Parts: sequence; C-alpha cells; structure tokens
Amino acid sequence: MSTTQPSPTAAGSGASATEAFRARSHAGAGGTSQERVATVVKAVLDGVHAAITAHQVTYAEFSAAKQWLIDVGEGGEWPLLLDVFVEHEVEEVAAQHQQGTKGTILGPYYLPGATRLPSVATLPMRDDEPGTPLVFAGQVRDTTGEPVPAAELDLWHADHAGYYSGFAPHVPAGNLRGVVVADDEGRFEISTVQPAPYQIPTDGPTGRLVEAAGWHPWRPAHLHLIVRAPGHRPITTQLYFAGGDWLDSDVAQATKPELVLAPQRQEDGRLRSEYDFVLEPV
Ligand code: MBD
Ligand code: FE
Repeated sequence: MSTTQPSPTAAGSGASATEAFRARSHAGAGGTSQERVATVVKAVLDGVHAAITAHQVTYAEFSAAKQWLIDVGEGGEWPLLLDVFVEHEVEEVAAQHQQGTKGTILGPYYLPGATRLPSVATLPMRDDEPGTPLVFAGQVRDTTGEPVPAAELDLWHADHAGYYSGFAPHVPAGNLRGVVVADDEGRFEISTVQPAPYQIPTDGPTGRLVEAAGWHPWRPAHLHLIVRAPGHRPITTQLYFAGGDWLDSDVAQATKPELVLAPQRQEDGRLRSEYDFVLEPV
C-alpha cells in the first residue's frame, strides 16, 4: 500500500481544476434540443427520486447532501468529482464507435500548451526529480498499420508522490508535462520518472464523501496522453503499470486491460516500456 505518500491537499489540486476547465471550455450545451434536455435530465432526476424512495432518505440527509453540494462548488471540486465518478461512463458511450487504441478519461489535470519536445526527449523535471527513471518508447501507426507522420504525444503525469504540476503549489509549472513530436515514422522515446498512485485530496468535499462512504480514494499510477496527428481522430487515454496498487479498484473506474504497461528494468536501472498507438483516420 502507498500509505507513506504525503496526502495532496484540496488547496493544491482538486480546487484549481475548476480554473483549468473554464480556461479550455468554450461552448455549453449549444445545439442540444429541448427534447433531449428534457429526456436526459428527467432520467437523471428519476434516478435520484428512485434512490430517495428506495432508501427512505430523510430531511436531515437531504440537508446534508445540499450542504455538501454547496461545498463541492465553493471548493472548486466539480471537475474532480465529475471526472472521478462520472466521466468513465461518458467515455464508454463515446468508445462504442471508435477504432484504434483504447481511450479512457481525460481527468481534471490536463493543461494545454505544454512545452514541445523532439521525438527523443526527456520531460521537463526538477534537477533532483525523485522517482525511478522510466523510458517510454513506441510508434504511432494508423488502423492499416502504416506509420503516421507528424504525430504528437501530449503527455502529463503525477510525480513520485502523486502530485501534478499546475495543481500542487510546490511542484514547478510544467513539471512532467510535454508535447513530444514523433519522427516521420511515428516513433518516439520519452524519458521521465515512474509516477505514484494518485489519491483524491482528503481535505476537500470529494475526499469527505469518499471517507463518509468508507470507500478508498486511490487511482493506480498512470500516464495521461492525448495522441494526435493531422487527418486522424485524437485519442485521449491513460497507461497503467502491471502489478501496481489499485489497478483492479480504480476509484475513477478508468482502467482497461489493453492500457497496462509491463516495464522491464534495464541494466542501467531504468524502467523501460514500449507501447504503440493506433490512430483512426477521419
Ligand atoms: C486524476 O489524476 C485523474 O487522472 C482523474 C481521472 C481524476 C482525478 C485525478
Ligand atoms: Fe491523473
């Protein structure tokens, strides 16, 4: 178990995800018909009503829920909460009509505009960046097996203690984030460090819910990626590590068997993993 990890604070992570979300989202539900709003929202409300009746929810519980929802908003944790507990289902629906490498959820900690790097690159990191060095290499091809030129791997991940740059004040901006531009054959080789499992901050409303329900707050260690290339559908995905904690009980339910790396230890002590991506032409 990873209980020796320091615990990320809400101030340092979940809360700032609201700002990041606002900065990158443009349109709302424009184009959604009145009929669809009514249908989907009614289905959601029917589910809530059914739970209240089935479990004989009291006024005291209704008030506690109301206060907690207010706290989620005031704490800026709506992106954290929704990405942990809801996004996986939206992704499953989207995935029904997708070819190529499996996708999974984006999560709350993506930041656009990371440093662009060549096909053989080391992610930006501190001089004394702690953690086991990890080399991640592979090739981007299309669904016919042809190498894809001009592919980019937009990569971000937590550090050895589970913190993300941009969301934890003590981690320098841009740490362990980069846009790696693959070579003409779609090949890349990225040096970084092994991330730790991620713990939902225990001092915010999302963490309080997890605690109140007696669930665990962990995601398995993962690399986040958006792989894109001209003329192809971008893939948002994550890669996990075989044998790692929480792989079979991700609080965000975002693991898939196809997305698990099995790094090998090299003679120089570094871990190495290969993974090839398959993009679907559009
Ligand atoms: C994460 O690091 C993450 O990837 C998701 C999906 C939710 C919360 C934190
Ligand atoms: Fe993550």
